Amino acid sequence: TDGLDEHGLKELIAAELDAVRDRSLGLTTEVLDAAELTAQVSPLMSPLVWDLAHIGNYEELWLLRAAAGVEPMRPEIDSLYDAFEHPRAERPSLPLLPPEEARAYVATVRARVLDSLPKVRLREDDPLTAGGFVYGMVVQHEHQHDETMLATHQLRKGAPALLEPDGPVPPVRDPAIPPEVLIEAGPFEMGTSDDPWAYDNERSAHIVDLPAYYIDTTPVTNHAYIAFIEAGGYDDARWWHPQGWEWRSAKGRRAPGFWTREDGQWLRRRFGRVEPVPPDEPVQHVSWYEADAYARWAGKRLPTEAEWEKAARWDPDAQRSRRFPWGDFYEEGRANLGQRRLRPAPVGSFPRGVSAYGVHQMLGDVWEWTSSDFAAYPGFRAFPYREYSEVFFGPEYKVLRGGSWATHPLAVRGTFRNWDYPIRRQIFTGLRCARDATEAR
Ligand code: AVJ
Ligand code: FE
Repeated sequence: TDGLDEHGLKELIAAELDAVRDRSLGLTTEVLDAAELTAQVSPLMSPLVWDLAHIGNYEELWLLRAAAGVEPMRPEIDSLYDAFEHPRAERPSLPLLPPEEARAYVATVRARVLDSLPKVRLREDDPLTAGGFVYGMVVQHEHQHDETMLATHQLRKGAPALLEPDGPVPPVRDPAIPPEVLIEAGPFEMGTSDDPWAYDNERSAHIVDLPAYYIDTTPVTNHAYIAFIEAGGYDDARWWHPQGWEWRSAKGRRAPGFWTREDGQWLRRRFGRVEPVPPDEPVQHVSWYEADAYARWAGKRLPTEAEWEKAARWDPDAQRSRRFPWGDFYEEGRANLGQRRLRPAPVGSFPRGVSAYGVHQMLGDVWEWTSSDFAAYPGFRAFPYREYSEVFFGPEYKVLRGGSWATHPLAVRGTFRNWDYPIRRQIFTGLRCARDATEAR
């Protein structure tokens, strides 16, 4: 959005609204029939038709009612699509709009938004419209649900409904990556005060002073994770957080989500197809407890959120933080983002995406668990609503960073913070390790 005038900004907003809707329809009404769209594949997820109408309802609330001052279209459905009134497990039993109606509703909302857009003034003195914030929030929201819907697709049983699109970036492996780098002690700038589409929880920019530490240059691979499994890592309580050990025991967990073992080989189910686990890809579908146990077994630990962000964003020569690991602007070919390929890329595939410290794949591929609880930055102010972030602050959620292959580039950046329960692994999560620099090795 940098350097755009109001007209240019509105053109960008309209184009991004269009692009994200193509994806949402490509994940729902274009690939599945009504029965599949209304079914619940797991109590962890909504029926896909809920996500679709919720996307439209959120857009109606923020872009029609709040930004354009338009009267509610269907106030009677608001409560059905309020994520706080109805937890996911309840959603299939609600009188939801059937697929065709949901599709018509979201299309009508969208047509009215595009109609009102030329008339809305993007006032710089109103934080809701400054820099097009509320439009950016709605575009990001739809992208976030597209990633969630992809997790639902991954959990689906039955014939595959998604074909793998061709990746535009043929993986180039860099053979000479050192396993970890030293991040020297010192302050860096965490968070942002001037990114126009950043969420409240990413604000404000503040200085954090860290002791020296080492961080892995790549996410942990399937190959490395298999070594943990084969060394008996799942059967040794020493590596596990007490609650993690309980989770592993109660649920019988012995491998990442969607993995099976046949004839001495690890296989994984990916969008309805079974394939050998690729050794060089980052491991995904691990819970925080598994990530934490792996790191301890490896003699390391998970990075804190601040350690992750310094390694991803801080440029020690320029003494400033970048928006993305490689610089301030998104560029194709520097990260595996945006559902271009429906899988993580082998480690080392994006040498042009390294951070100033030479750390690879901080953005894209897999969300990375950190050791940090989701908490407010100093001076936090909830905006524009408490239920985006504030109500989730606290020790029950762990922070994830960096986005996955399923995250759109507009919905992630070096400051972006995601969070989830430590038992969750249906999302596209992996890890990288860190360790104190004072430790002898
Ligand atoms: C930021 C991914 C945790 O999916 O629960 C979607 C994003 N907020 N609708 C979620 C969100 C409202 C949120 N996460
Ligand atoms: Fe939502």
